[in-house]
Amino acid sequence: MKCPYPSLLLAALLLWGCTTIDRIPLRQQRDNREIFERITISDAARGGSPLGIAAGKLSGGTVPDLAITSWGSFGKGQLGGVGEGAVSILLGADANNRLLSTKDEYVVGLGASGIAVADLNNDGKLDLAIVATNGITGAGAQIAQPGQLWIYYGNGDGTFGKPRIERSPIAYPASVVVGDLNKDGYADIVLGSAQAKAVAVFWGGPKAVLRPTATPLAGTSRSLSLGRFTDKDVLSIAVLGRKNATGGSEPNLSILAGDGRGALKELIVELESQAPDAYQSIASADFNDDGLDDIVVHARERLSIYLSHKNKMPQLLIGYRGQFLEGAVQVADFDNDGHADILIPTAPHGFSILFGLGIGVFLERTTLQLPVSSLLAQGGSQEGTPGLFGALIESGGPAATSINRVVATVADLDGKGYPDVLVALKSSLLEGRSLDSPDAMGKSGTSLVIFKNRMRVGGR
Ligand SMILES: [Ca+2]
Ligand SMILES: [Ca+2]
Ligand SMILES: [Ca+2]
Repeated sequence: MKCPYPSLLLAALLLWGCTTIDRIPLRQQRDNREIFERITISDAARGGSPLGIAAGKLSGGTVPDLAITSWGSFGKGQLGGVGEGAVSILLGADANNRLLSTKDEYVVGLGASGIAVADLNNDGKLDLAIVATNGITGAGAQIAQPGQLWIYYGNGDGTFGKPRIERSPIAYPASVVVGDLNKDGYADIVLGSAQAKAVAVFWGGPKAVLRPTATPLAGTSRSLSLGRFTDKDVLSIAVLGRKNATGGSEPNLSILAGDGRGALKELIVELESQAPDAYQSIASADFNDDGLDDIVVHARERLSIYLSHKNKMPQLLIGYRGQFLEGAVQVADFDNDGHADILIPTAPHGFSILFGLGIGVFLERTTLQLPVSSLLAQGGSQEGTPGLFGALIESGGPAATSINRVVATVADLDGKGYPDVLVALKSSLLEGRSLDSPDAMGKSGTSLVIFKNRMRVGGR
């Protein structure tokens, strides 16, 4: 494999990194039993097929609230039928110090999956941008259009008004990220799709006007990450997908480099391997503290760091081997040392956190295990059966399959500077639940597992 060395001083460290994670001489393998406290909130939300989770101060408090999407809710049925998705709002710790309490549920088109929290209309209150992959609403509705963007504008108290529904310019969108790409002060909404060789951007504007465009790409746009990859002052879009929407095709990693005025120019990053279907997700952060965001690429058996260089293509620095699960790799500073760390779903059913040194290299890790039935965990996912962590997708176009992914986000639940890990999963997967319970149609709810970061107490 390639493992280029930016300097001789780093060579020894990088040689470590070129081996597997397990063989890295860990200075101190942190023990999650000491530094993360696991809390399970059973049936925290309705809808048994969670596919997205996001955190933000939706109710205007000092700690974040949560929003969890469910592909098909079969819940209240505000639109009069089965088959609609939903988003559940969970309020953060209140005066009584309850950790999270369920606030409300709102309808979304079928296939509610990716979700982002941001102020989309510049009123100082956080809003929700949610992708409905299929976009069906109501009983008996035909697939009117392959995919929608649903926006719920926040009232600032954790409640939301009527949804705004926009047609997606790309088919079957599943992921969404938000940022101001053209530096006009209005948030822009980016949608990605595992089925379309393009990204969609809804350009924000005064009075919440949204102008949608589709930008063609060399590959599909399964996973998105916004970052300052080519210029410290300009946001660009990193996109991971496949060169064709069909299975077995080669992966593609592109940077849609912004110019700060709304133009997007595609740069294709040379991936270390062209193995089909191995690549899962990307995330970005400044891993070597030079002011430019770098990219972490999550494959099934490999985690790779690509460092950015001004006006050049990001290049592979280092790779770590492991057995990684489907789900999104994420970045946060878990030990609050100023260096970005990585959270990645890891077999059999949990996470690894890799602690960064600030030079693009990660030397320590800790593991977090989910309290799921080991019997189910061995099952894996098959088409037509409930996915391990995610949803049973009953029907509906190319997305008709079970999704077996870990749905998690990172947020500092108590506001003390140490991020916690929040996982949404089907309640029927929890340890001790009956394996033959009829969960597939959303009859059981979504549970929340919180890994509360106690590093400030028992850490370094
Ligand atoms: Ca707003
Ligand atoms: Ca903008
Ligand atoms: Ca750190």
